[in-house]
Order: sequence, then structure tokens, then C-alpha cells
Amino acid sequence: MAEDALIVVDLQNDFCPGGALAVEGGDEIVPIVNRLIEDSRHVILTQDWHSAGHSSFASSHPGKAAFQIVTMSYGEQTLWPDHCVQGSRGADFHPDLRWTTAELVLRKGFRREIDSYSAFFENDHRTSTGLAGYLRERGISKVSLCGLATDFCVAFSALDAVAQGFSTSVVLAACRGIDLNGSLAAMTRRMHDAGVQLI
Ligand code: VGL
Ligand code: ZN
Repeated sequence: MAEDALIVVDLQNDFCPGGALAVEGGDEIVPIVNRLIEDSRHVILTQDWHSAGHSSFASSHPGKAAFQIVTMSYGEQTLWPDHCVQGSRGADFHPDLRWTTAELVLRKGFRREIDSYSAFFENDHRTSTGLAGYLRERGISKVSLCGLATDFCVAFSALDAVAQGFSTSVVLAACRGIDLNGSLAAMTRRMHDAGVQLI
């Protein structure tokens, strides 16, 4: 039977107001996401889960500041403030998120030398997280995405999901973006052009 799943991306303290990499209005989506969770048969959460001293942290690059771009072995990488460090309070899910029915919590970005925006592939676009195989083995062919941030982890997850053959939608009212140098408009267009349904 064709099943569908809701994927809630990175709804963690560090991406909400007061957090280390706060997304404006990030906390406002929690009640909307909770309703989506209630209405979904299968719920998957992603959790940004960085080792201390992660290579995506500006603090790991002497002389560099957050939001600058550096070239890594796998291509361009935006540098971020230290965030979602494994086991920290900032890495916890927002306290009001009703996540108990989630069937899978997929952690990503744990390898120090590579970042992972997408829930499917790390930022080299080759190293798999295993999520596509998990979904296929469970007969899930359709995914809806929501969470933070629209223009980074949600967008890259959605682009990989369609590329992997999943029928893919993004619930924009249940997302908030970072919008770095026009990234929100650019990534929204990329999702649209790739065949992601924007709801
Ligand atoms: C994210 C930047 C760094 C996200 C994660 O969840 O969109 N953005 N790590
Ligand atoms: Zn991160």
C-alpha cells in the first residue's frame, strides 16, 4: 500500500528565538506542526546533531565569521554560529512540539568534516543518511515536509526527496526561513522548478 509520511525538519531550540541560530518566527510554527503531526499516519523528525568543533561552525575557522562562505572538499559551505551541539539544550526539540508519535528521529550533521542540510544526503550530495531506503522499505512513496529552515534544511530535503522519486510537498505555513542573500526566493524557485508541491 502506498503510504505517506510527514517529515518535521529541525524544530529545535537553537533555530527558535533565543537560540544560537534563531530563525525569525521559528517558534510560531509549533502549533501548526502539532496539528500536522496529529493528522499524519507516519511522522519522522530530523534533528540537526553536530559534534563539538564541527566544520560548519565559524568558530572552527580562524579569521572567519558566521554567514561567510568557505570552500570545503565537497564545495561551498556557509559558516554558522555554533548550534545544535550533540546533547545540548539547543539541540533539543522545541518544548511544545508534540513529537511522541514520531516513528523515526533522523540525526544529521554528526560527522565533523561534513555538514548535512538535507535529510537524505550530506552536503557532498553523495553520502546517504539512509532515509530513502527506510522510506522505500516501509512502502512510503509520498512525503510532506515542514519545519526550519525553509531555505536550507527543508529545501535541500525536498529537492533530494523529489530527485529520489518521492511525491513531495512542502507546507510553507509550517516553515520559516533564514533568508541569507536572497536564499528564500532562490530556494523556493528551485523547489517549484524541481516539481515540489508548495502548499
Ligand atoms: C540548518 C543551517 C545550519 C537548518 C541547519 O536546519 O536549516 N541551517 N544547520
Ligand atoms: Zn546545522
